[in-house]
Amino acid sequence: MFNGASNFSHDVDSLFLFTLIVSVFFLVLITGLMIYFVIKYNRKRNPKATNFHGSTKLEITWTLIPTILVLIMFWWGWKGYSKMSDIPENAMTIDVTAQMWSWSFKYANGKVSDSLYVPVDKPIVLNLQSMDVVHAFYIPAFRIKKDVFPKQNRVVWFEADEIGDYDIACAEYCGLNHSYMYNKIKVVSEDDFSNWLYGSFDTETTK
Ligand SMILES: [Cu+2]
Repeated sequence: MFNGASNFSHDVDSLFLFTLIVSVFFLVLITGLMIYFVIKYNRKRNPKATNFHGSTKLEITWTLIPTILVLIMFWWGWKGYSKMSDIPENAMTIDVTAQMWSWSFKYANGKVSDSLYVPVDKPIVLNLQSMDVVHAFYIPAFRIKKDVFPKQNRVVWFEADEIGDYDIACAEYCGLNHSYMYNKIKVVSEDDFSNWLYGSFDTETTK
């Protein structure tokens, strides 16, 4: 966790951490209370059953607090989702084709590559299309994942924050060699990117 490398990583990780903390807190609280009451009211200590009546104060509390917590999660998630759906106008477009069992990336100038090269700190929008079955385009370090369908255009965008190589995977089981759909995304400087993009029009086969 917290090794994300895109403009979405921080939002996704903080929400994940918040949800995890809330879940662990309630897991410990509820389990602890359960054990406490099982011991306190067991037959040996409490031979005659105790009768409880409702407590309005308690019921309001345990309705209100979880409601507020899930609304915070919803609001936070919605904010992140909106950001992910809001594609900047100056984004660079790359066409992505998924097929059993590989990815290919086509740039505006016609260059096709097996690895995805992108310049750092620049919004990139990917047009995702599948030639055959359902795949899912996934870059774990960027916290982005999008299903890719045949005969349907899907888009996903991101901005890479740090130069480096990151994994691309298919996150939807798409047949026998699904696990072969591992590629690299290479985040490089603006200059290196132009050199690579205009350096040669040959099909890249480096992985
Ligand atoms: Cu696949």
